[in-house]
Amino acid sequence: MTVADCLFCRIVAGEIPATVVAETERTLAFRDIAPKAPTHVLVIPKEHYADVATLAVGDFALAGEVLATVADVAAAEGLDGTGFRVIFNTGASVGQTVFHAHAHVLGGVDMDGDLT
Ligand code: D5M
Repeated sequence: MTVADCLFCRIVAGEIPATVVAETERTLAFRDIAPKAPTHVLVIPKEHYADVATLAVGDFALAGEVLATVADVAAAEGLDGTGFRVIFNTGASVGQTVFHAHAHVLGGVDMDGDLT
């Protein structure tokens, strides 16, 4: 399903440009427009789910494919040895601003434990 006014659905459709770093049949990875770390990539399912919880219930296999793309991106960015952080903001109260499920893949800087 595509949602017409969803920013990330529009990136999937090619209506809004993005710096794509990886793509599979059902997932897409592109650089965050406002990076919070030297590597900051977003990994999304191409199909619209509002957040990761909805995705996991709606298509568990696709949630796994998103995680596999996260791992591939981390390796391609050279982070598999140094470590990386994966964040799925879920809900406006914790800072989710785009309501299409996405994993933030962050790395390349010492994050040393805060935020758990
Ligand atoms: O994260 C939403 C993220 O989406 C936030 O880090 C900015 C990013 N963003 C917003 N617009 C774009 C475009 N056009 N390209 C790439 N990245 C974008 P959240 O977890 O919802 O706060």
